[in-house]
Amino acid sequence: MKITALAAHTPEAVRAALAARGWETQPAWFAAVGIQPFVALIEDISESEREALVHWGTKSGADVLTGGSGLGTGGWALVTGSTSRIAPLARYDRVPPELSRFAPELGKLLAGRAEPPRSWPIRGAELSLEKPVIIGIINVTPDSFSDGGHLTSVAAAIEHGARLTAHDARLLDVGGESTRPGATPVPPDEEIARVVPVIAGLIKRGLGPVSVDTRKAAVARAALDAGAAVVNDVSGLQYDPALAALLARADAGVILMHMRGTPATMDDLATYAHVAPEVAAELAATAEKAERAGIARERIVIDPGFGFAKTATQNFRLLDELATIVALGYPVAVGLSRKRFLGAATGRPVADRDRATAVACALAWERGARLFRVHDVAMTREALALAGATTNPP
Ligand code: PMM
Repeated sequence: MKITALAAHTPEAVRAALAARGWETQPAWFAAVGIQPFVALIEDISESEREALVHWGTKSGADVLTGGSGLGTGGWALVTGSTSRIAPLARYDRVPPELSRFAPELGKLLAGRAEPPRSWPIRGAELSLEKPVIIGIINVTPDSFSDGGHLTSVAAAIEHGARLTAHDARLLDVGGESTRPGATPVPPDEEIARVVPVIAGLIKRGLGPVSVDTRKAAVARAALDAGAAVVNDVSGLQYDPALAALLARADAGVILMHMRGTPATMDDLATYAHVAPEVAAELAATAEKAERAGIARERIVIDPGFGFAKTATQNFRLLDELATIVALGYPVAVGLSRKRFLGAATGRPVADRDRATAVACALAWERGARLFRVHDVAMTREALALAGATTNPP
């Protein structure tokens, strides 16, 4: 007799074990996905729903932990088991009526896991997400987090864009307003004067596609007029009420990042009992708001906003539990590059955090992130090539 504990973090191990024993490709894959663990935290539920869940769990072979108080107002339940055991809970016709309220939400989570988005339509292009998308940063600000002040002329910014493209950046993100903690806002006219010549110049050189990193509708409009294909809003539609309607009319890609408050106030708002589900809930509300405003779902990318209203510990928890954000079903972008919390682990100053950035990006890829906003594209590209090859050998 021989007993082996197979790797459980990926369906690949079970698929390979079954394939090696003669199973056909499709049934082996479905069986492997079906026995992947699924953990659902269900909050704000009634006493009778909790009881019905416990009863259902006993009959269905799912583990159910419940309690009556916590973050929300009502009770909660943690339902865990293999995906195929939990799946009936997402079907009205397979559960008692007291549990049917959970079906739509659970169905969305299960569908998002079974069919993650494979591409991202932006203006004039469709970016495949089968391979990591590296977003190269072009900050034309005197004071950004980490590279502020380097690119002091339009020509230097465009040259920088050419270098990032040569290193395989698939999108160039041009920003004209620093969002570092405590930064003060830049008037729209000044921000436009910083970013538009760079965006226009990049496009004239055939570089891009180009994204504009802005919270303001006026700047987004000027950037789109200059040829930008994506709007990256670090405020997640909180800052400028006019932005959502503008984006609904444009055919651009949209990155919606999580933060609380503004760069001036965010550090005081880093209060979470459990950071990943709270960021996930706030991002889900942001994405819903975007869709209600008319932005097409498939154009939306979400970003948990590392360093924005999060402590170093919270950033690390969020990175480890990134799958909670990925489970929302939108492509996930991460901005880890040179951030302060990386320095908290490595002891390195901001100018020496590109290795830490590359490693953090590889960890994020493994947890399901697909887009990576970085300063040093070449180093991150190498780390991601390796991470990608591990899950998808060349
Ligand atoms: N971080 C910064 C600026 N823009 N955009 C997205 N989508 N995600 C981020 O994490 C993010 C961002 C701040 O970093 P920088 O000043 O070094 O560019």
